[in-house]
Amino acid sequence: MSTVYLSLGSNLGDRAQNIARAIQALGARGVRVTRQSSLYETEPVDVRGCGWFLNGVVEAETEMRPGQLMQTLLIIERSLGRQRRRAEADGPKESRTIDMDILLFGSQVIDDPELKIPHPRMAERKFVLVPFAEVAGGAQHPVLRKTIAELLAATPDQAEVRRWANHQSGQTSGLKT
Ligand code: PH2
Ligand code: MG
Ligand code: MG
Repeated sequence: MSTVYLSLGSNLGDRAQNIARAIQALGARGVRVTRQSSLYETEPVDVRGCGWFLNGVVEAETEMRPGQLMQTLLIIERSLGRQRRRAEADGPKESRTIDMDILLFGSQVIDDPELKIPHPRMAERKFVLVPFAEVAGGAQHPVLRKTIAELLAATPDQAEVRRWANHQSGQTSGLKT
């Protein structure tokens, strides 16, 4: 059994619902979510012309191996309507209903062309580090040998990350016409 940390992001459609569905789908596919951060509304980083994201991080336990977990994330992304080969709906290329990335997989370090763990850009991204620090500020980055809280304190990323007031999601979403 491995403890893993996953990042979730959405900037298309009902963003909170997309993330909630992704978390449900993890459980249904053998990835047991044990902790869940708040959601944050975040300024797009490294991409232009797309809407702001909602981002969060979950801690989970799984018997899968890293490659299997990655395949499972891709299957869930597709099941929630993510299309990788063209812009989704009529939005810009970087818009996505859901993106799920493996941040840490226990203390494993993997550097394959198709799978890199820890996530190569996590230490430069406040939209990852802020929710990650909320669920596991003490978790160790196995390459940088710093905790998530230390990485957050040291990151130069200036992009906006705001805690999201989620009164418009969840229970009330059924009331929308
Ligand atoms: N994901 C990206 C690129 N840029 N910016 C924000 N704020 N949130 C994301 O999840 C994100 C991004 C590539 O996966
Ligand atoms: Mg990503
Ligand atoms: Mg991804």
